[in-house]
Amino acid sequence: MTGTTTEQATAAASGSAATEQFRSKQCSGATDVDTKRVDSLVSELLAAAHDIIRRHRVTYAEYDVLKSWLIQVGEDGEWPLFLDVWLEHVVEEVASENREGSKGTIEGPYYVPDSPVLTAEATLPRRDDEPGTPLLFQGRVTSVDGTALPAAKVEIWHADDDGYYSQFAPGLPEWNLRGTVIADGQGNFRIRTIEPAPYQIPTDGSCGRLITAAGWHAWRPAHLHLKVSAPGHQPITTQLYFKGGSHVTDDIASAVKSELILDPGPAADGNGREVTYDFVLDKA
Ligand code: MBD
Ligand code: FE
Repeated sequence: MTGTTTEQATAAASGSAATEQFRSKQCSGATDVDTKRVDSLVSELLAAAHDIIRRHRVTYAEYDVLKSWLIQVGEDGEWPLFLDVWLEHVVEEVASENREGSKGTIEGPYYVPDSPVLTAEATLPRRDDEPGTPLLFQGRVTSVDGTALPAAKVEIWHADDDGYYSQFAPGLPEWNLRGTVIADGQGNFRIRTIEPAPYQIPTDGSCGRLITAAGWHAWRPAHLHLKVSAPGHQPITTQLYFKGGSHVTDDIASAVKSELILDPGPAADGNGREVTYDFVLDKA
């Protein structure tokens, strides 16, 4: 550990923060989904479970393990983590089927709206002694027809050099490594930050217990999260990864796409690395 975090990060603390964050983004209740659709979706989900129970001859002992695990996921606040790691990628796949511009991928549980607004030439909020390799992330936002999108909004958030997200781990400044960058008149942005570390699903909570019990690994590759938006265009939620990084080919959250892998070179100023990535937005 190179950071200044003193209090121990726990699954239950990051889980309850993620649960609170999700609640505050005004989720729609079941009443907003058509009755017939709820009927067919839930019926098919249950039928799939019944089929698995029969085919695998699931025992009462196993049923009780499942029951206590499900109860614990809620107590740990880990439903957002569980759903975003193991289901969201398919929802995103369906949602983005007809998109022509840049690829998107899952949002995950750690987005916080209204991060500090920064100009096109930006340095993300960070500690004076922020550990990590400096990274210059620059690019341009255009429409699918090639026109620049002046004043496009580039929201960025990412883990620190220990793999922790501000507001979801103790001891970090509120907006550490989070910002809302407003592109310039030509849609260009230049963001100075540090390279994030790979992210490990908390090992001390229910999701960690599942991973251990199933003999899986708990890792996501290092990634930058982004939401890019501009008037008259569909906003995009995406992530960018780093070529050759650990777990780029076996992300636990299945959220890597080849188009989203960056290959940074040495920075022109000799300080860390730099990379250019352009965003193309579909029209609304
Ligand atoms: C993350 O950082 C993340 O991006 C996802 C999708 C799930 C868990 C942690
Ligand atoms: Fe993440």
